[in-house]
Amino acid sequence: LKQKGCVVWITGLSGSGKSTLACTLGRELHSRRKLAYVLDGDNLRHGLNKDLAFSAQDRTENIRRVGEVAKLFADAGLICIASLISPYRRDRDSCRAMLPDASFIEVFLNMPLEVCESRDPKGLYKLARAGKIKGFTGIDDPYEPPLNCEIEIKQEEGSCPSPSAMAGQVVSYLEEKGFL
Ligand code: GGZ
Repeated sequence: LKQKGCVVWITGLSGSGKSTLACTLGRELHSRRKLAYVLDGDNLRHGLNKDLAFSAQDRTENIRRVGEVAKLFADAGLICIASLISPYRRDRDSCRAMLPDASFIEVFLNMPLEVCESRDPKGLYKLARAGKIKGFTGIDDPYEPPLNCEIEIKQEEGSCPSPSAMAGQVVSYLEEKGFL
């Protein structure tokens, strides 16, 4: 019997914790003996999408390709976890439109820019502020927050949720909707 596939699409700024959430969620699902696979924007840019940069057009193509791959995984019955900045609402909505109703689950990792920038794990915000990277999301390139996402993860009383708390929020939703 095939498991019911879906796409968990995690959107948010660089440094908001998308990859951490994706990886924690993937491990949690595996421990529940569910087939899950992570498509991470930054990783895919070394392979499938290595011809793409960060212009609006290239980001759109990046999201489109990952959406198509995610759809294949969901078709095969997997829970596909995609973590990309995916800054444009229209691009995320196109991915949603590729999938059967209710099987595209948009997760907005809503962390303030100041928090993301203070983490700056790769020093990219610093370079962007110095003008050494142009068109960096949140600094001199847009991020359009979702208007109707299925799940929003944000700070509670000024503190960021732990990776397992974030993953727990998604797991509860998947249970509620019958994907687990
Ligand atoms: C945003 C950039 C940029 C620019 C390099 N803007 O935090 P990271 O480093 O590890 O992840 C970011 C990654 C973004 O790739 P995505 O495929 O998720 O982006 S999108 O959905 O917008 O296509 C960041 C790094 O690449 N990076 N330059 N200018 N992020």
